[in-house]
Amino acid sequence: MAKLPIVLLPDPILRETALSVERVDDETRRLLDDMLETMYDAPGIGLAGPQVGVSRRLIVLDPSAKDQEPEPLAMINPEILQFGDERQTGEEGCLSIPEIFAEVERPAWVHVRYIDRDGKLVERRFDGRPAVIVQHEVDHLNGVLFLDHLSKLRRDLLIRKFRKARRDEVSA
Ligand code: K1U
Ligand code: ZN
Repeated sequence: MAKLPIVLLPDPILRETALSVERVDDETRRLLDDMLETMYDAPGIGLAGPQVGVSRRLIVLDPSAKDQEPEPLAMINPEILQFGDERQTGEEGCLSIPEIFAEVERPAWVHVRYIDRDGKLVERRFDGRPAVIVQHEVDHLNGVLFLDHLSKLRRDLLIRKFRKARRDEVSA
């Protein structure tokens, strides 16, 4: 397994629509393993292909709570089939926009279809925080960032804050 470099805003790959994965083979599984290693090392609770420079529809996540056994999940070509009507608000961050956090409102549950690492078609419902992670990662496959769910005013403010932090980091 290998740790991969994480792409940061404003890399244009983060704004692309990722392509479907055609074949689930050893190369795909190796990439998913590397993404999981990269996610746990960051540390993070999710990661999408474009964030490691691969514009393909692959995501990994671990929706387990702090006191639970880890539950690494890898999804190939995930599709959100249904969004719940109810909404929830929670704090989000992004490994591609480090140190920036915001409260985001999203549907409280999602019904997802994906292909697992063994090539099996799976359908599963996620509720609460796990549903937020799945939506955040699927957004990445469509070139959408969590900041896009905020007002323009708030988004621009947080982007300026991120740019300034990066500038200060470089000049330190
Ligand atoms: O996709 C990403 O950028 C990863 C992101 C996923 C995510 C976070 C919050 C809400 C939805 C999706 C992260 O993992 S940011 C880091 C983070 O949230 C975290 C890190 C360590 C422990 C707990 C959380
Ligand atoms: Zn993210």
